[in-house]
Amino acid sequence: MIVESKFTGCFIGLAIGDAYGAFYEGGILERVLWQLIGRTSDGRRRYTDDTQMSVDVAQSFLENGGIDQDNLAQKFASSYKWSRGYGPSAAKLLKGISKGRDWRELNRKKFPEGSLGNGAAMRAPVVTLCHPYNDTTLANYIKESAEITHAHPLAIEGAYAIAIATYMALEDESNEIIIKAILIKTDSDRYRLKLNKCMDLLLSSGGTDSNVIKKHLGNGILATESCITAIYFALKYRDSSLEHMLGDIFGLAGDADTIGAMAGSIWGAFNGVKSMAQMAEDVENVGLIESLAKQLYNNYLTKISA
Ligand code: AR6
Ligand code: MG
Repeated sequence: MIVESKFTGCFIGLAIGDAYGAFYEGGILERVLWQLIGRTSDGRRRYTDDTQMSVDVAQSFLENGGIDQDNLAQKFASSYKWSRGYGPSAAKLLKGISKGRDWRELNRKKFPEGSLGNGAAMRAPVVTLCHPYNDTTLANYIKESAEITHAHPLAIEGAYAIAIATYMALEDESNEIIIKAILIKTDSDRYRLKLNKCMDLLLSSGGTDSNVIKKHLGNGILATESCITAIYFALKYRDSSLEHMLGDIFGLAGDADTIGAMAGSIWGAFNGVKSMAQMAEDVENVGLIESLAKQLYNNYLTKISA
């Protein structure tokens, strides 16, 4: 049985990676803007779309007892605020839903195959907390929650890779077993090559140059440029501190908050909430996040005892 601390650690780890990473994301303009708006009136670090959409997933799941795509689309749209730093096509799509349009008309409007951004993968850890089993229900939940905003097959595949890593971290599996489990479910060569490289990097002793990580795994906003990077960091630093891991992720620049969020949640699924208590205190609404994680845990307990 998975312990509650791993659920709370996973969700709060996501919020910490996001809220601390937001100060490092993007170019100079984004960083200056976040210096101005990145704190709440009581001085806590604000989180961005990564955490907000994960909160939306948890609330919609708890209210509906499953992934109800129309409800989730409405929830995403009603939570939208420009100041949370949503990706440009995601922002446009959510504003369209708020104006009464159906997400099915909008999710392939800008890109014929759908968005390949990492915006679905960033909420995949919380989808996993809704159903922490590596089976077809989890795969379906990932697809259903992803395609509202990210219909591109590789965006969904990246989200599924993050979900499997999260599930296996909750189960304390070894790095080798985790990478192999993701490889079995991977259809595309793009992820396959990166997963093999990730395994090589994990097996090599000592630190890894950030240029090597950027070159081979990526540090960008596309799912293909960030999901395996986040998995690499979570597996590499699973026995180190969260602070140490995030420091090295933020050193890569690029999409620091989303890579931090995905790695932070997998790290939290391994290690639980205890060792992140101090960092958590500095994040806005951490009480809400903890409460949602506990409700998802109660849902899990009810399911396993049924
Ligand atoms: N082909 C080419 N470029 C693409 C494609 C595609 N199929 N799909 C997306 N892009 P978006 P997100 C590029 O807006 O994934 C936030 O900071 C395109 O330039 O769907 O929800 C989040 O926290 C598009 O504008 O956003 C994440 O860190 C961009 O990818 C990050 O942004 C983002 O796709 C992505 O969030
Ligand atoms: Mg981001």
